[in-house]
Formats: sequence, structure tokens, C-alpha cells
Amino acid sequence: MVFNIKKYFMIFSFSIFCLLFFSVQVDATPTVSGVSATYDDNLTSSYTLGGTADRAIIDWKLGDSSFSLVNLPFEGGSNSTWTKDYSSYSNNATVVGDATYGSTTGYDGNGSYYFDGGGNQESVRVTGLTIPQNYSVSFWANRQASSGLHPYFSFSKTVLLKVSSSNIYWGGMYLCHSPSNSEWHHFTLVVENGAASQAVLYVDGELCGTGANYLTPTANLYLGSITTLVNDNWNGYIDDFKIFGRPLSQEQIQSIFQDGFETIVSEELVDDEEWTLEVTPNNGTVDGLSVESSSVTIGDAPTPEFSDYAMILLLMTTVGGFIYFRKQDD
Ligand SMILES: [Ca+2]
Ligand SMILES: [Ca+2]
Repeated sequence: MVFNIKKYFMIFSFSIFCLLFFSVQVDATPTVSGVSATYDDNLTSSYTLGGTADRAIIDWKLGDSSFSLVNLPFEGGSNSTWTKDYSSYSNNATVVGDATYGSTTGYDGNGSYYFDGGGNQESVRVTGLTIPQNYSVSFWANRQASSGLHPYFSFSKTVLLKVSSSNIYWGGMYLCHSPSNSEWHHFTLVVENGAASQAVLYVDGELCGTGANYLTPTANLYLGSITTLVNDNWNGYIDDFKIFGRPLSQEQIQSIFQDGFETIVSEELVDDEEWTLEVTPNNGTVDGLSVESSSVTIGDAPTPEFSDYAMILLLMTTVGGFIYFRKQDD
């Protein structure tokens, strides 16, 4: 019997193909719903997960680019050295030191990073960012210890959001008392230059404090550490870190706190903008293929039709007539 190497190679190749193709079917069919031609609707995601997918990673696009400059949900595929940015800017993060990835330790039972606050320095880093003058930073944090000065994130040694035993500071400016330890809280810092020139912190969707100082971010972002300093590392969990290149409305902040990234509220929408939803299905281990919805154009504010004007005229005539006859009776 002749050993047919070509035949066995083909069988081997086909087996590998089947293994890869059928072992991970992580599908989604996203569409956008809740959108009509009026100006005051929210954009709401709608999609169906298939295969083994049990979660969807959402990225909204405004025109050709993502609404978020950084979109780090820390889901499956994250590891001890790397985590993926799902924005169109590909700001993938490197994980340095002993920051630990957990696939079920996140605020929603999904993935997050844990920082032990001591020993080796640790951070999740994004380099080469371009942050505009007005921006917002949104993330979840679960602090485990009250001792020490812990940075949620920093752009430099002085441009950072940090928490002491019980107070939160933006740079050197006190913002508000920190929420309780050992439970998840959602934080959004809104920074504005120009006339407003302020930093506003929302915790769990509610205003926590306002600071007058404005600090210009640098190109490098460090989660859980003050740049490259060994001490003062974050002690606890951080999840779902996003940066937006605009001051978010409180309505959008509350929507992210309550529903994740499923909705863009009407306060963020402007006439004639084109929005698209991108959904990446994930099963806690790997991503499926990302799928884009068809785009939605935000409609103009409705103008009153002729019948509306006629109704208003009729109403005014009736009321006017009623007042006239009442005066005649007097
Ligand atoms: Ca997560
Ligand atoms: Ca450490």
C-alpha cells in the first residue's frame, strides 16, 4: 500500500478548517431601531446574538468614525498583556505589571482588570492618543481599600483623577467625596475648556462635584497608575473604559450608567448626522465577526403642516369669540 501524503494532507487541512469554522460560531445580526425622521428620538440598538455569543460589544459610528475615541470593554480576548479598543481609532491598550484580567470580574459579570495596589507597578496603557480640548471619560470602578492615594487614570503626573481615603480629586482640585468601597460605581468626568473651563464628575449618573481647573491631557493614558511611578497604584477593579471627544450630556451619562452603550440619547444628535451601529458578538473567550447596521440619518425638526396652522387659527378664533361674548354679557 502506497502512503498517499497528498490525500492525508488534504484530510488534515479539511479537519483543521472544520475545527476552526464550527468550533466558534459567534454571530450577530445588528440593526438600528427606535429611529424615525423626527429630531427628538433616541438612537437605540437592536440585534440578535447567534451561536455561542452571550454578549455584544457596541460601538456607535458618527459618519465614518467612532463616537468614542477609546472603547475598552475588557471582554474576551483580553489578557495579561493586551486588550482591544473597539473604536475605529484602534487605540489598543498594553497591560503592564501584574494587572490581572478576569473574564467574570466585571461590573456586569463580564471581563475587567484587577489592580492589587502594591508590589510591582501595574497599568493598562494607551499611547499616541489625540484628545481634544473638550472631552469625557467614562468607566466603572470597584475600589477595594481606603488607604493610600489611588489613581483611577492619569495622562501625566498632574493630569489625573485620583481618590484619597475618602475624597476624589481632578489634578489638585477636590471634586467630591468618593462612593463606598467594595462595590461597583460608574464614573464620568466631563472636561471643558473655553468659557466653561471646568471639570465635572458624575457618579452613578448623578452630579458628584465640579472643579474649576482645566488640565490638558497628554497623548498617553494610564489606567490604575500615575504614569510610571511605582507607588500609588489603584487597588481594585476597573471596567468598560471609554473616552469621548465631546462633553457628554447628563442624559447620555445616565444612559451609559443604566443601559451600557445601547443608546445614543437625542441630546447628542444633530440634524443630518449619519449614525451607524457596529456590534461585535463575543462569548467570553473570543469575538465573532463585527457587523454594521445600515446607517441612519437624523431628521430635521418637524415643521407644522397647514392643518396645524388651521387648527391654531380655529382655536384662537373660538377663544377670542368666547371672550368677546362674555364681555357683551357684562
Ligand atoms: Ca467588561
Ligand atoms: Ca502590583
